[in-house]
Amino acid sequence: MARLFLGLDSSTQSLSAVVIDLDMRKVVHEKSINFDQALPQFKTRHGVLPHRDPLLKHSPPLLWAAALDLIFAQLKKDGVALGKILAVSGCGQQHGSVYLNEKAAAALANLDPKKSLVENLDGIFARKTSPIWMDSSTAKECAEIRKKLGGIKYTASRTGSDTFERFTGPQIRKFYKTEPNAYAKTAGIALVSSFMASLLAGKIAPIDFGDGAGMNLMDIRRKNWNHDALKATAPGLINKLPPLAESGRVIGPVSPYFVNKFGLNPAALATVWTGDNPASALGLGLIKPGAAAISLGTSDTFFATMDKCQTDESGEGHVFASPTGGSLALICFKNGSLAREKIRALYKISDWKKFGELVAQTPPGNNGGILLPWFEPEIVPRVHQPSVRRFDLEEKNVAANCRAIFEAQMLALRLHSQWMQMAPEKIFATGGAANDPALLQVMADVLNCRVQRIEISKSAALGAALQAAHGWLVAADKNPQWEKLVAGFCDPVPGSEIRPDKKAAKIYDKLLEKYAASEYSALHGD
Ligand code: XUL
Repeated sequence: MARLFLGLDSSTQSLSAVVIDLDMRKVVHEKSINFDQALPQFKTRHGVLPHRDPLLKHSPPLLWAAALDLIFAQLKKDGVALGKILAVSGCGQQHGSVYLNEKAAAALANLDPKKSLVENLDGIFARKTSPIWMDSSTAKECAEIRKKLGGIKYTASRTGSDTFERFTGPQIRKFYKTEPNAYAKTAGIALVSSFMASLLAGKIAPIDFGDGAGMNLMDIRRKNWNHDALKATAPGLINKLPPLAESGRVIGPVSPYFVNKFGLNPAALATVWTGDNPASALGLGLIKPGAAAISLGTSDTFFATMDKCQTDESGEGHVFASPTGGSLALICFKNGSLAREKIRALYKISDWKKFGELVAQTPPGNNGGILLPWFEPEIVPRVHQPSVRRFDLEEKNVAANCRAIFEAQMLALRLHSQWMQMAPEKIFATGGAANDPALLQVMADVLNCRVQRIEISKSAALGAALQAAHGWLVAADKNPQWEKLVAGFCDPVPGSEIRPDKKAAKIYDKLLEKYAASEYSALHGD
């Protein structure tokens, strides 16, 4: 009998499902539900409730529950053999929090298949809406918690990150300060990931170490709740948080709700979910410590698995726990393809092929030209006022500016990841711009590392499906090895490997110093 596993990804705008066949080593089904289109009654835009305060970004948790019903109905309609699924896992957009009252546990334990999940969950919330990762309304609470924890360095070394507006702890503190009665009535706080896992398991699910690390509440090394951080956040918080657990650990059989309604096997297992970034790292095949991936998306994200847990004293980067054990470092640069697109528009370059050709026409190191690419406010380094600066680079030189933008992005990535103290053997590149060999050559040369392209359409949901398989194998005492488990699922594109050019790499070693000095002078005055 086929061994099928289901991975779900509850992201900001959609819920996605990936079903894998472990023996055939392939994805057998994929599906996505777009929240705005499929569930217009929740009145979200891009999955978020419109609000006049641009800093406030909330979503209704019932939307995510409704999407869960809908995706199972859709999988059933598509003819997926739901009865053959052995375990379900998932991941959620990180940091978002769901506030449950004292009725939640009983409602979860008694989900009635004759009703929808939305009807079943009526009256279980202590707060109607959930602040999500796009919210930036908690600057004050971040400062308060950071101060109580002894500053940036100490906050980052204890919880894995400095306090960030979107992180759950500052969000909880704001809720406690602004709605103390509702906070007092909150019996349990879940993350998006643990809320969704709770629905599947029919009981309050643990928060996993990967997503728990995005709260400013978990001790990143000991992997337990950090009492100083809890105290700095809100009173009585320990009684409202579920236990922490490894990602993918079996919680129990799936709730009979899903068996009776959609035909899941009563023996199918519900497992602990994780955050979308840890799941995505898994789906991209970052298994062993020292593996790294760069996702060239709207923003550029650098993921790296670390054996030893290093934290960023400057407070720019994050450390989450990796679902495969060890730590996962993550740095997000806001000016990713956003900035590349700005350059393309500025110089009226017809398409990305032409952009790549222009980069290839210019020499590595760009004759010392540097461009600081902060078209939008940047998070790494922290730049509040957008500013684009050129050093020894003529604004009129189109080709040099095309090279300069990507060189700057890769130099910034190298500079701001030094705290990780790791030298990856190979980097997987993914996302739109990874299709361009000229850009990948710059990446390989600046980082002095082999680069391979990887194309996985739903890496987070795939990672979640692999996590479900791992959890099921652990529960069956099969002692699974991650490397064997992922083999065949996350292979890079054959023939896409690019090796660094030794001469170019030397040029970039020198240019890095100039880049760092340019950044310093732009940020702190000449
Ligand atoms: C990570 C973060 C985002 C969300 C997106 O810190 O805030 O990547 O996880 O879903």
